[in-house]
Amino acid sequence: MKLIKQSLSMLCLLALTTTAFAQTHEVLMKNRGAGGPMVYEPDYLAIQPGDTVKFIRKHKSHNAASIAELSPAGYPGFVGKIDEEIEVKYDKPGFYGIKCTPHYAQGMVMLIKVGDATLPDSYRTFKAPGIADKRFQDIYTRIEKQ
Ligand SMILES: [Cu+2]
Repeated sequence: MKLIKQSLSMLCLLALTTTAFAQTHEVLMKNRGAGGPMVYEPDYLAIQPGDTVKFIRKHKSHNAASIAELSPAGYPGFVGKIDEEIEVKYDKPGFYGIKCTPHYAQGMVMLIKVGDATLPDSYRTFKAPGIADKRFQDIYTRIEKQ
């Protein structure tokens, strides 16, 4: 009986520590922000494996979707519905590009770094449509300096 009690309290402690370390990060979907029109704020996040990113609808007509070319190999990806405040959990280290489907070419993109990862060269050479390419290149330059 004593052993069961001890095991139970160990389990509770384990559960507490896990939830204490896993965080939820909020990203706003906006028509306009500090970075110009059609933005996610922030446009870059460095998170830990097990963390969740929640996309908040600050303005209407936006979504969040993964970008196949800017995802680790084997990543199944996701597509949020328009105006959906989707929550995405990230378990595998790597870099994940995010786009707003209707405003991709208008540069509504962001980048998420999960855990320890090095930006693959293929991300740099990938040409995203319209303004998205410049915004990604700007993010790469910014994170290189960190
Ligand atoms: Cu949008």
